[in-house]
Amino acid sequence: ELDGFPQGFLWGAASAAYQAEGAWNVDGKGPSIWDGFCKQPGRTFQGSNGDVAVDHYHRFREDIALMAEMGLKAYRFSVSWPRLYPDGRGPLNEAGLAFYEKLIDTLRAHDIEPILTLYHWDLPQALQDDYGGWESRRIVADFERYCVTLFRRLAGKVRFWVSLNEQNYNLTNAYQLGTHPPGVRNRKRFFQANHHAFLANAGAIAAFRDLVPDGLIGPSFAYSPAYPASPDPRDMLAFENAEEFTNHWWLDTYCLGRYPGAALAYLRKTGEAPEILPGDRDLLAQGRPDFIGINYYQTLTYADNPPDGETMRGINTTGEKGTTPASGVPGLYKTRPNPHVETTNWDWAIDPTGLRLGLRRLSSRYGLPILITENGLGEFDRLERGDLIHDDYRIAYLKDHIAACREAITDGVDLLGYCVWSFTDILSWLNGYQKRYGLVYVDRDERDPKDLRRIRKDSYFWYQKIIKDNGGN
Ligand code: BGP
Repeated sequence: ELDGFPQGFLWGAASAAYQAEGAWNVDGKGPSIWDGFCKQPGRTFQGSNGDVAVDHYHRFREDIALMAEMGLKAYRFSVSWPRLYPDGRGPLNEAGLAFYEKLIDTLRAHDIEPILTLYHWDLPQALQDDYGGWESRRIVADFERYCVTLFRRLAGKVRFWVSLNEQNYNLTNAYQLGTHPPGVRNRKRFFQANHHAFLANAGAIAAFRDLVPDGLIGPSFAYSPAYPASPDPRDMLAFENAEEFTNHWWLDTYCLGRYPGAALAYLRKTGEAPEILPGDRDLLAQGRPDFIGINYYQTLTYADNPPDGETMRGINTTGEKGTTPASGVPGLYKTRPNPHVETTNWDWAIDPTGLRLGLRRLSSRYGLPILITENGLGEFDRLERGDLIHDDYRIAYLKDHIAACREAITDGVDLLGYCVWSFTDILSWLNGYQKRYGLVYVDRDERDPKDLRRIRKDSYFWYQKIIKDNGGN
């Protein structure tokens, strides 16, 4: 029975509002923190932004027709908070909600299960300006109000919900590296903003229990399982530190309702621990999810890092292989290339075995079902004559990762589904439009920027067959 993908397995693909929709100021939408940030000089690769993106807002019917033709079982998308609440709160903009109602109805009409993400980083700019966004506790109530609107209006139509997307990756970039809005570099502020995000996540899940009793909800975590660089006890300690600070810090809090003890004790010593008020622990305990969503791209390998060692550094955003600097927290850990695995042009380790062992670690530690909310390969693709894209490298990547999923299921992991990132090519936050993930190519013809023609890649036809054979069971 555990011999392969179960019946009803969710073969999906994923996207996010800012990266796909475009229509950034249409039908009453307010600005998000990304609308402004991308237009600041030097923030993104070649100044790319999501003003038009791939115009999914206007072309969703065409995109869903391609999904239906492929046989896709599930489509993960995110709702843009400032489409519904242009000022973050106050009166609902019905036109914004109407877009998602149409999108969901169209998916359902084609038997595609919608997987709705409540927050994929596009915070209303007004809330950043009013009270500093995630740095204020006031965001907990505003986020809950926004979520409750969606729960009330869409409860009967959407069964799978993702609360926060990659709180760990997004807030680390936003408050430690300064590479996502609001562009802060301060660890104390980081841990405090992150604490508020946990409270908001738990508050939304608590409200969900009453309003969507038949639904399932969980966060999507950017999961990079850690490896030690060597069996040297100092590297082993660095590896444990990395697991604790880069994985358990979030996953324990989501699933067990408390921060991991050793990490919290360490931060109390350094003065970086978040302020935890009476009542916070009770709220966190109400936030236990129904499943863990993971976005899996790579494993990371860690070595000892002395107190005067490497500091946190940003990612390679150009696609020039071998340009990612070592990054770490002095006294705790630093990253090291793993000599045993190949990497992408953006230096991400290609490691399907890491997916299998990561799924096992999570399943054993938390005992929850898992939904792979993202997995895929970002690469330069070439459009060849006759509208062909021979992305055999992407097919190889997906094939090996799907094989790892099958093995993890055999190992006893309760896996609900697998979403390829992404369905069409879309904007990569910091890497522009040249880093492509899609099963469907989007032609960005410089002579005709509004063209955005959709073209099926080889991987589209390959995934179509995988779905038809339920993963090749
Ligand atoms: C995750 C995000 C996605 C997506 C993906 C690919 O971190 O949830 O939104 O962008 O990674 O990353 P990138 O575009 O940086 O290559």
